[in-house]
Amino acid sequence: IFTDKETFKKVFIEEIKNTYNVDLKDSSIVQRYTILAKLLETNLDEAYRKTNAYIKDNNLKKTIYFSMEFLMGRLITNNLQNSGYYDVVKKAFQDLDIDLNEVEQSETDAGLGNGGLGRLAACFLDSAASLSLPLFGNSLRYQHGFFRQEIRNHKQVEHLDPWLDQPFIWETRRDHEAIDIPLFGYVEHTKLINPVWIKAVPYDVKIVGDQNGVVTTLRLWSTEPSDKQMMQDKKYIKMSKDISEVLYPDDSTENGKTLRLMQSYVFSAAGVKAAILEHKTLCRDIRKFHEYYTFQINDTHPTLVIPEMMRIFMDEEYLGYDEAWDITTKTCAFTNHTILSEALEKWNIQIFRNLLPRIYEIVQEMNRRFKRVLEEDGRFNREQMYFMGLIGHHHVRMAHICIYGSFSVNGVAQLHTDILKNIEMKNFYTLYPNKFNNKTNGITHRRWLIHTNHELVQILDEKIGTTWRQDLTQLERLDAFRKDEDTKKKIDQMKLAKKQALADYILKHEGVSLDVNSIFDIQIKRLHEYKRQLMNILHIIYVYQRLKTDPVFKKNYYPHSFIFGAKAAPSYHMAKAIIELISRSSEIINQDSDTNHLLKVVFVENYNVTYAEYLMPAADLSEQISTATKEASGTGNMKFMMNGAPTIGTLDGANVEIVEYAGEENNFIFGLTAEQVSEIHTNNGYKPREIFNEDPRLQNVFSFIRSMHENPQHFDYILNNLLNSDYFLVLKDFDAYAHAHVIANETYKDRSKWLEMSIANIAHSGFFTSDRTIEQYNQDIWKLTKIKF
Ligand code: DL6
Repeated sequence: IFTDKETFKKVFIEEIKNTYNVDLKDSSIVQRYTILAKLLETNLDEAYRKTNAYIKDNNLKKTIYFSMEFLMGRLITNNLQNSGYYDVVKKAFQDLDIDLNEVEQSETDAGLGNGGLGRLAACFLDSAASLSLPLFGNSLRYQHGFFRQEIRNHKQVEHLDPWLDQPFIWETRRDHEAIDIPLFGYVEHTKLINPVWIKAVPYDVKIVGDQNGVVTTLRLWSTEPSDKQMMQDKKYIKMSKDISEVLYPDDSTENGKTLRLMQSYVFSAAGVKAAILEHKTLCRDIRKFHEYYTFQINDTHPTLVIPEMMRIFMDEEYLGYDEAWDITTKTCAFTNHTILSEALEKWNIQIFRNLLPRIYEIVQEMNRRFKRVLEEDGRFNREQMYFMGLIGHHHVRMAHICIYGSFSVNGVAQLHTDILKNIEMKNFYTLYPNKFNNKTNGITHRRWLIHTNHELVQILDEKIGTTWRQDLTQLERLDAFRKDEDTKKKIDQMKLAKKQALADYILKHEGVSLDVNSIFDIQIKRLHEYKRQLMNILHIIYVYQRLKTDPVFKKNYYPHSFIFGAKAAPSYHMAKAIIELISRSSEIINQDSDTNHLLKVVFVENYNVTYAEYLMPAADLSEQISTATKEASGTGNMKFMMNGAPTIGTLDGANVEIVEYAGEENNFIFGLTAEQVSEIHTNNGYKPREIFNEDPRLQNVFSFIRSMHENPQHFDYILNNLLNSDYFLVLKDFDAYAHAHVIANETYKDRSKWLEMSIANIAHSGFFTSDRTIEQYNQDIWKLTKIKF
């Protein structure tokens, strides 16, 4: 439709007129956004067609990335930049007196994910397309993504995410590729009798590679009543729509659990079926399926891909079990994202068998054969074999199915993989040492540096040339400029500009004004006890009290703005209580005119990808303070690093590698190591109350918290937990954390030194691009051939 500025202007004006019957000058921002997005989307059609034709004509193998979450955020900027049309549109809009930035901002975030796992999947799509790899996403098209958070009276209130209130321009519904999925029913001689049929309809979202002409697909399945279903009563119609209604529906009831399992099955089964249909349409031998597809199972939510493949191969393609198993295990690869036992999915047998009777039979058979493997191996005792089972304790254990049914099992940072191998999945590692491998996470530098930090891009271009965009390891060349005054000055100016942009955004959205000359100390991530936002706020309260009572401390204290952003799972009471604690204390602290020129705290409402795009480049200090061993990797840590913020953090997850690259001297590392944490947890002798009794700082902080609310016991849920259990070792690490802050405070005063640290972090962040991660997945696991036009 357009390639240059003048044609774009012409079609844009025409389309506004034809669609809305208004002249450009009278059109609204949303109308302008809609037309821009539609024009761009259509402009991508040819590249999309060419990509698919190339893959087909050259018989290329594909990876299907099965993930319950894809946290895409806005696509407009990404698509404009990657397609190479950003400048054309920007200049055209300048001529037409339209602010492109304002238009971009009217797109709603596609929030089909809740945190790191979903955002990682989105980064992977961008990297794979940009590296010309035929990788395709597969997930559900939730009518409502992750909830919209409101902080009302200091408490989190959840609202349905309204992302589809605005038409989602980037998707195309493909009715003719809909797939009917059977649920419930009963089995007679492997046949499912009397199932309930659900129709899964694919919506394809274009994923634009970085100026390489490649456009791949994220396929999102939406569920509807099926024409195959005879009885179309109200209950059935509701159920069929409910499946893709909301991301992570409440699973506190049996119905809720069944709904979640339905979601897992539907998107897995639809993705598997679509691939097998494609394979057969192309007249390929079903026995060679694994030569054309790898299914990457992102965490355990898509586990059912494995028994579903077995079902189709055996029941529909009439292969024997062994042959079906051989193909399945050569196709599937599994990524583990957590060692938190409560996050390792398991499903009650009753629920599982009732919803998926044939799949359950297959899992039982898999389990029987797996037990035989263990017995024949001879290295495991009865108890070990029981705990390794695919079924046990009345539950189906999804992670075990994944490990057994995949040819590759990877962790997401070196430390995490080592813990999987040596502790959490030790017996599986003993059994299958060659399956286990590490793929340290990464982030797409196109979104998290090029799109969000134009100021830094300019500095990099000026100092090290422009080729770093294609090979981020070249950022290392910036290291030579660590002591260069001009570079330092420019990095300083960049930070100030990004802090100003964030401060403006926060003022507009939260009504809190921040001093841009203060240290912006930021912790943004899901709210979880292991991430220890609680330790952060306890320390802030301690600082506040000290500012009020210790003039020397006050004199030495560099002004700080502590910024939090976090959503708590709706049923996670402790996490919600911590949000309330942060919010209430920030109100008291911000109102205190004695100290508020030195200390401010802000909890930003509804933290999401768009908010992150303001927060990441503006940080002076990145808070990565999880209890060592608990954060599998983290990816926010990488975004901060790439934008020049040193980390104050523990040696956990990918922090370990960040420090290896950027140098411990350029970060503020503190606290218990993974070994120490494991020892404390094994010995079971930790007594947090003893630490509390000996530390007046903690006693004062607790008294303050008790005085914050008219009911002194209001926060006892948190405080008693700290005193009596403190599983995540907040009190144990408090002193080390406070000390690390003292050092950071002192270091910041030497601005020149701080800027050198900042440059070191940027210069060594190249390893953390998801381009590197994806190349590694491809070399070791997928072995895809690149698309070359
Ligand atoms: O691998 C992406 C991301 C990691 O960076 C985080 O450390 C990890 O917590 C997260 N895992 C999950 C899975 N469930 N839990 N908990 O979100 O994955």
